[in-house]
Amino acid sequence: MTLARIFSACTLATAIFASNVAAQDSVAPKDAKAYIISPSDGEIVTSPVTVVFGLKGMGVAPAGTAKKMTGHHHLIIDSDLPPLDENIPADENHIHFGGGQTEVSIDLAPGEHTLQLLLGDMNHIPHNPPIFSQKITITVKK
Ligand SMILES: [Cu+2]
Repeated sequence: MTLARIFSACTLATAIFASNVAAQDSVAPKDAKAYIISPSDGEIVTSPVTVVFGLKGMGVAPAGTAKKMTGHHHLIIDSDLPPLDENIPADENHIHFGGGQTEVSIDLAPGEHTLQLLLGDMNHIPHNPPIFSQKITITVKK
């Protein structure tokens, strides 16, 4: 390999690395944890349901806040996790708490529902590694 080729290979590698970094989500510590404090898995509740969000090893900050090791909660209702490398959808199954809220009261129809938390960065994209809670199932009484 000529020196020029080595140089261009390095430049290419650097460019790919740089674009990966640019496209990459905010970094989260490996031991960070999101969890639902209340209700508990399997709990039978009445609507409206107060859901309390827990976060360990990171801080909660409103959406748009450029501060490392922070994010805001998203509550996923009756759905699986969305793709973890893009914007978290905003619809009735994916509720954003861009104000930095740590609890919510939600109206849920009678029956079984699943709840899961997913932390998003200032741009509503999950961190790397993604921080999400266990998915819990609750039953809303009639
Ligand atoms: Cu969001």
